[in-house]
This record gives sequence, structure tokens and C-alpha cells, in this order.
Amino acid sequence: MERTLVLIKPDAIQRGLVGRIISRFEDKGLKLVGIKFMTLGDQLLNEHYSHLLDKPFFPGTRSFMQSTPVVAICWEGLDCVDAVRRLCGVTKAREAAPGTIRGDLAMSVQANLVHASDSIETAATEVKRFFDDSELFGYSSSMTGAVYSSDEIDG
Ligand code: FUP
Repeated sequence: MERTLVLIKPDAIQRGLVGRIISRFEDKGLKLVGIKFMTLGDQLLNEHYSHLLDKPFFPGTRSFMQSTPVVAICWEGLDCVDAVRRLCGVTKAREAAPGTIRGDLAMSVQANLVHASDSIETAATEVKRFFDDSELFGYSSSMTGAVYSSDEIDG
């Protein structure tokens, strides 16, 4: 099973949407394997957004992402990197499809509620960046057998 990183951003904290956003992922059938509330220091943020450091909007992104703590979550599921990205919707929230988290709940590019890893490789790096091994929990979830068919999870 894949694992992926989600950050619940400061606009969601300020708007009191944390519970509803977590519920969207739980409702999808994803398994929670790590969760914590944390502030993002300059070093962590620069690593996380290294592809954006030269962009003119990056100083704004940095101060926004440091304006409150964020909720970091590691979700697990079959092909979950892609499933979570689809559930979040496109970056520009006002263009995100209805039914997605951003499409239903946000209008902004910067204040778009969530971050989600964008590839399997990125997800592996980002989960390691935000969580120590001891903060990730493998356990048997009674949900798994109901969420998937046996041929999907046994093979
Ligand atoms: P995403 O993969 O959806 O997180 O999007 P990006 O990595 O391209 O961008 C990360 C964050 O940078 C966005 F969530 C918000 C900010 N950003 C802007 O503020 N303006 C832009 O034009 C692009 C990104």
C-alpha cells in the first residue's frame, strides 16, 4: 500500500475546517497512519517548497504557511498518492472540480486548504521529511476488508 503526505494549511485552521477535511479523507477509505500539529520552520519549508524558491509568490507562501501551525497527516491506501491528489482538486481552488475539497471549500491559489504529495517519489520523501519512523503506525484496520476487494489487497 502507498503512503502519502497531506498538510492541512493555515486557512483551514483559521476557518475551523480541520475536522471536516480529515473526515473527507476518512470517508474515502484512507487509513490514518500518522498525524501531528506542528509549526513549519524556515528550513523545513524551504525544503518542502524547494521547487518554488525562485518564484515571486514564494515569500507570501512562506509567511502564509508559517502564520499558524499546520496539521501534518500520513494517509495509507491503494494508489493513495493519486487518489488523495484527486480528492484535493487542482491548486487554483476556484477552478477545482465540485466534489473535491478545494472545489467545495476554497477560492484561492495560496489559501487552498491542503497540500498533497504529487508523485509516489515525492510522497516517500515528504513523509520522511515530516515524520520520524516512530511517529508512523502500522496496525491492522478492520476497515480494509470492507473498503477493498480481497483481490486488490492480497496480490
Ligand atoms: P500543489 O502541488 O497543488 O501544492 O501546488 P504547487 O506545488 O505548484 O504550489 C504550492 C503552493 O504555492 C500552493 F499551494 C500555493 C502557492 N502558489 C501560489 O501562491 N501561487 C502560484 O501561482 C502557485 C503556487
